Parts: sequence; C-alpha cells; structure tokens
Amino acid sequence: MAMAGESSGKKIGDCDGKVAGNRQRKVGLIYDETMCKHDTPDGEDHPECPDRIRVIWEKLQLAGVSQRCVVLGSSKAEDKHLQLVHTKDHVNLVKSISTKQKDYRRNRIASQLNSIYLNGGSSEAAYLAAGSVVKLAEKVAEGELDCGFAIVRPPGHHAEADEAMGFCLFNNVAVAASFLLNERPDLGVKKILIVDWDVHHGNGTQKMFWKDPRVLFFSVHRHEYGGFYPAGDDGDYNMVGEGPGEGFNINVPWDQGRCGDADYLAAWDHILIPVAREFNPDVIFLSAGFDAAINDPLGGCCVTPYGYSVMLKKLMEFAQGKIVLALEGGYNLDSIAKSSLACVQVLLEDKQIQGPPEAYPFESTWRVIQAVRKRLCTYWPSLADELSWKLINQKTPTPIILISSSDSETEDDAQGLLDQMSKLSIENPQGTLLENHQVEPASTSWRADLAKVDVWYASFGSNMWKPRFLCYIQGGQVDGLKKVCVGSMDKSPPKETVWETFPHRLFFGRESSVGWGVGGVAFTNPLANLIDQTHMCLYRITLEQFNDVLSQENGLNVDSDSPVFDLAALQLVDNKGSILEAPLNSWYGNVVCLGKERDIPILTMTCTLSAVEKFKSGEIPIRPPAKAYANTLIRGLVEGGRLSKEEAEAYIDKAVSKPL
Ligand code: X5A
Ligand code: ZN
Repeated sequence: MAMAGESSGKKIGDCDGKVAGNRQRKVGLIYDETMCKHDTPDGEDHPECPDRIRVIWEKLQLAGVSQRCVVLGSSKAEDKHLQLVHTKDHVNLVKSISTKQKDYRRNRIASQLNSIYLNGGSSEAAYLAAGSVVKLAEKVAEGELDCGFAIVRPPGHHAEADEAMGFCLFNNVAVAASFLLNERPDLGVKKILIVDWDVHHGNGTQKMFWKDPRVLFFSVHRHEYGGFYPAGDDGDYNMVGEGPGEGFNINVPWDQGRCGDADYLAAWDHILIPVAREFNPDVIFLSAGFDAAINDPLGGCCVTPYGYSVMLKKLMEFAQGKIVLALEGGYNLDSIAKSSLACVQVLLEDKQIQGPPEAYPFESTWRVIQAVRKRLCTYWPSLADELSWKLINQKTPTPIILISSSDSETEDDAQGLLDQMSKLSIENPQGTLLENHQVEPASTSWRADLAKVDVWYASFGSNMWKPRFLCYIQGGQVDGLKKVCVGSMDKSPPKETVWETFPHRLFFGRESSVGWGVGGVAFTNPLANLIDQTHMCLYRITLEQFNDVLSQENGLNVDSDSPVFDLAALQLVDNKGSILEAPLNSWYGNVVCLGKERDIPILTMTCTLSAVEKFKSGEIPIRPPAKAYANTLIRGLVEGGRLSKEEAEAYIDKAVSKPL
C-alpha cells in the first residue's frame, strides 16, 4: 500500500486528505522578500504594505504547511511575456520607474496614476510578481506541480494594457494566462478559467480577455451601482464580453457591502460552478485577493477563512485540480494570513476546517444572482432555470413573528395605546410612577423565564435621558413627550447604566411621531461603518423588560401571550452585528446586537436595512427632530455625563445635517 506520497522529499504532516493509493498533491509556493521592497516613497502608511506577504509567509511556516509544499524561488517576467497583455510603453515605463534617472520623476508619475505609489523597489517587485505567477503556472500546466499559490505583490488585476492603477503595476494573472495560451501551446492548455474573488472588480483582466473565448473571466465584487472602486460600469453584469468572447465574461456585482460566506457560496453554487462545469477549463487561475475577508479595512465584506476554503474546494473539482492562486488585494494582515492558510490547506487536501453556523444569503444577493443568470443563460444553458422560490426565500436572520403587523405610528395603533391608557389615572407629567396600575396579563408564563436573563438595552434617542426611559419601565410621561407610557410589567429600575459609543450612523427621519409631534425621530444605521459614531446609554434590564420596551416603542400591547423577542431570538442575535428584522412595518422593529459588555448582549432597536435604503432614496423623509425631542437627547447626553452641552449640540447637529 502506498503511503501518502512524498513531495520533493519534504515531510508530510498529519493529513487525512488523501486515501491510500493517491499520492499527496504537490503544492507549489512562491514567496520572495524582494517583493517587499516595493513601498511608499517616504514611508507613509499604506494598506498595500510589504508586511502583507510577510505575514502570509510566516503564517504558512508557523502552521507547518509551507514545509509540506514545494517552495520555488521567484522569477522575473520576460518583457515579451509582459507584452502579451501590456503595451510596450507600459512595460518600459514600469521597467524604468526604479532607475536613477527616474528618481525625481517617480512621485510625479505616480501622482498621475490612479491609486499608485512608486519607489526604487517597485520595478523589480512588479517583474517578480508577474514572473512568479508565470513560473508557477508553467509548472502546474506541465504537471510538475498539481497546483500552487504565488504570494506576490504588487497585485495585478486592476492593471490594464497601458495603465497601472489600483495598487497594480503588471497584471500578473493575465500575463501568466496569456503565456500558457500563446507561448506554450505544447502544454495543451486551450481553455482557462480565471476566477477573481478580490472584493474589487478585476477590470484589467476583464479588458485583456474581452474578446477572447479561450479565457472565461469570472469576477465577484462590490459594485454598488458603479460607486465602488474601480468605479464605473465595467463591473456590471451586462459586461459579458464581445465578438468571439461574448458570454465569456461574468461579473457578479454586489450592490451592498456586507456580503459573507453565504452570499459568495450562493454565487458559486448558482453561477460559477455550473458554468465551470460547462466550460470545462484546462487550468484555473484564481485572482486571490482577500479583501472581501471579514475585518478588511477596505472591503467591508465578511468572508471567513472557512468560506474561502469552501469556494476553493469547489473549484478544485475542475481542471483536474490544476489551479494557480495569485495574491491580489487584502489589507487586514491577520485576515489575509488566516485566509491564505485555509486556502493552502485546501490545496494540500487537508481535512476541511470548521465553519461558522449556517447562514443564508441576503435578499439583494438573490436579486443579483438572478440578474446574472438571466443575462448569461443564452451562453450557459445551465443558468436557464428559474431559482426555486423555496431557495431564495431562505432568509437570514430568521424573522420573528410579532403579535401585530401594524405600524406603531399609524393613527389606529397609537389610538389603541391611548385607549388603553385612558383607563389609567395619570398623576404626574414629570415621569414619576403611575401607582396602583396593573395591566392584566393575558398570559404571564413567558415572563418568568425572560425575567431571569439580563440584557443591555442600548438607547440612542430620547431614552438616553433616564427619566424618559423610565416611563417605559415604570409608566408615565415626561416633559415634551406627548404620550403616556404604560411601563413594563416589571417595574424595577435598571440594574446599571453605562455609556458606550458605537461605529454606527445616527440620523433623524419621518414626518412626525406620536410621542414628539412634528419632526424626525432618531435612528441608527444597523450597519457599522468606520467613520460614524452613535453615543448610546446602556441600561441593564431583564429580557422581560426589554420586551416591554420593544413593544411600547413599536406601539404594541405589553400584555401579550408571547414575547416579541424571546430566548430563541436572543440566541439568533447573540453575536455582534447580527440583526433580527421583525416582519412588521413599525419604525423600531429591528433588534440589533452591538456586541457584549461583561458577557451580556447589548441590544438596540432601530429601523430595518430596507428602511435605511428608503431614507437614502428619499422615499421616507429625512427630517430634523422637533425642538423638545432634540433637547431631550441633549439632556440625556449631558445629564448622563457623556458629553458637554456644546458637544451634545454639535453631535445632534451633525447627525441632522450630514447627508445619509
Ligand atoms: C488590488 C486591490 C484596491 C485598490 C483600491 C483603491 N486594489 N482605492 O485590492
Ligand atoms: Zn481588491
């Protein structure tokens, strides 16, 4: 019986990827420190930094996987190979850029290019990056290696025939693909699939093979209707190639920036994989940028190492596993190191790593996938079928069923609440307790369970002012508030109050509210971003009380048979950034987990993501808050000790005036 075979006499680590009789795959790796010499001219920080490839290399060594691969030296690209896809002028420009004569002109040249820096090490690094991918591709096509990963920089996929851009000088992958097709016909590579999973569109690669049916180019990227780098229409799904290349260019343009494993895998399962099966490539290139990875500072998506490993594994079913990975973007050092490791483990056919729990694609993901399938189905019959209703209606997060499906701020509902209120004797408009008042519960069974669990309720609107929030707990009414609150069944005050600031956008919208009259009310975008801040006052209350607050915020009765937000719902959002959109049209029907404080989940309630879109489009109006309402927020921030009066006013002003 053959042991898992040996690759170039190198030690084989523990690996259950291969059944007896099958030899260990030969995985090539190329890394060369010389490519670290390409750097910013004056040492300024830049996301595309030399450490990117260092951390990947170190990770592979520390994990003991590079030792199980065939490590090759780098190699400089030949001009004639570069000129298969680049103009002579471009090749000469990149060649000359690091020469002495160019010392003074380098910065000026770079400044005329889009997102490019240059220094004395740039030319050599660019030649090595392209040459290394050529070398690896040649060895894979020859069969000397099964597959491999070129850990190179500068990246390549934005570079066009006559233009360096987007941190890219030469189009490394395009040069290598063209080399196989045109310089090595003896190797029999007739059809090449290039998959580009970098978060940015591979505009350069697309153009280089636009009319070439030998190369099927597939790019999945953030597009946002042309607003995301490299902006414009090139990354649109209508761009399918031309002439003989028509149908051989596939773009999957995300229209928002938080796609993760489920979204990418849906694009794989319902576009890329069926097309790859029909195309049947001889070799696959992977423009392996890791800037769609979770925590990437530029990408904003959240693909995990597990997600990358599954995507790669699915591709290895084609071209007899002949796949060449070339690093493109990816700017979080930790994320790119982990993602790279996961990929090399797949190349080595190690045991599949563990993934996060199952999630479903966004609704917008299905829209994009359906549009792509429709546009391309004449070229690829496997895309012709309609996706099943059942498939595309799997949604994450699972909606919670609310007891009413009306909008809290519609007349009838608010009236309903007021009717209920009118039975009560309200003693004091200043937020003191409504004594002697009990709402008879229809059922109390769920309350005991939820009373045992604490959560932080994070408020960013008028509830930041504690007396106003207490109305929701103890019942009553405060200054400026036009309605009376019934309060929670459990009237005990919050156990603790703390302040925190979250990276979310605060804004004001809607024409008027029952509570405050004419003017917008506060919302915070459920999605985090790197620029904005929302100050929040966190109250530690029980999950039972949280339900009563949620009900009151959404105009629902507190005495319902079942909780709006139960333990199962808490479980579902028990993770930073997770969202539980309630299927009702109320304004605050979206519970968002902002993280944890001492292991207790921090929950806020705000509008849905689709409402954010409507605020952006103007379908729902953005409106400044009424004076009394704004003053209540300011009062909350100041009395809570979070901000000075001036700071609080400036904070609200900014949220009012900054466009969404
Ligand atoms: C290779 C890559 C990104 C360029 C972004 C420019 N380039 N803002 O990820
Ligand atoms: Zn990128």
